[in-house]
Amino acid sequence: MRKRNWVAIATWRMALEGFVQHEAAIRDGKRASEFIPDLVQAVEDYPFYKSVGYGGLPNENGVVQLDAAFMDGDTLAFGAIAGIEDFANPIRIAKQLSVERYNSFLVGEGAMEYARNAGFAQKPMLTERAEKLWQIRKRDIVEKGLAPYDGHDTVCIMAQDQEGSIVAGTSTSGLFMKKAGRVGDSPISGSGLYADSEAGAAAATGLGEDIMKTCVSFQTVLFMQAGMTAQDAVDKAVSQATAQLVRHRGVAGDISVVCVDKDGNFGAATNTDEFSYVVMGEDMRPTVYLTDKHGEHRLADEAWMQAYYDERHKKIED
Ligand code: SD4
Repeated sequence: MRKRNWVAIATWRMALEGFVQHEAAIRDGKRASEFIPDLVQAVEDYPFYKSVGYGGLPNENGVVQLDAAFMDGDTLAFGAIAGIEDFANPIRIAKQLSVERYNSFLVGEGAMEYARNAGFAQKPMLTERAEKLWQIRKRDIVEKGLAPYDGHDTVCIMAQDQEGSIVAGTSTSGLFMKKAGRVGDSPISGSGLYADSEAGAAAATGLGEDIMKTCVSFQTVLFMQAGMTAQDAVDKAVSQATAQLVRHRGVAGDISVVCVDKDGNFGAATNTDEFSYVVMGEDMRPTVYLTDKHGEHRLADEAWMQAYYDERHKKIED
């Protein structure tokens, strides 16, 4: 069978290390259903990324609760977990659940029981650094009246592989200082992600409560299914969702979306001032781009890359 061009795209600069690490295997023809969990796991394992996996920021009780989902666009298989604690790689659990005919989305205790029985690796996910940030934020909420919620860094990764299969995955610790048990958009089909190999895939990062109100990932895929290219579809879906929220509620939270279409094009859009994304493909080494709410796209230059690195690794002063 003729191999086709392939493409992979992810939300945020933080996906870069995994792209670089797994690039050779992907070029070699590894299937997307196999390499999407690899790429997401690389972010989950990296301790300096504060909103995914190990080192993720905790909820208001100081507990790291994780959400993740996996969708295979060939079969529409969808698996997700929400509110799990102390499992190293939520994306792997979501992937395994996606093959279940029933019970493919589990939360809290039940999800953890499933993961324990299935032998998934357990690991204390709260790092010293994340705990320090939590203590500082708790203090600032009281002393400076700071809002508890911020952070906008869910990892969403999708690809069309050399056989034409389109697969997507998400993983997040959700909003910093969220209520115990709060679930965001990331594990919700059509909100945090959606994939259909006949049309394309899309996934979102931002304020989950608003993403769930607009099902922006599904809308992006519907636009691609109707014949729009990836970039046109995502531009329209993000601006439509933002306008809908403003019309109904007067305000729209942060929404950033990446997508691929069935012809191997990629797209990214945001309603924020800056959103970074990583792309690689048949003709492109892993590359970081930036976009903004005006729809400009540019390469992240070295100064930007350095500032990003420094910010993530800086010493935490309390
Ligand atoms: C959530 N969408 O739980 C996630 C948070 C997020 O980047 O994207 N952070 O609402």
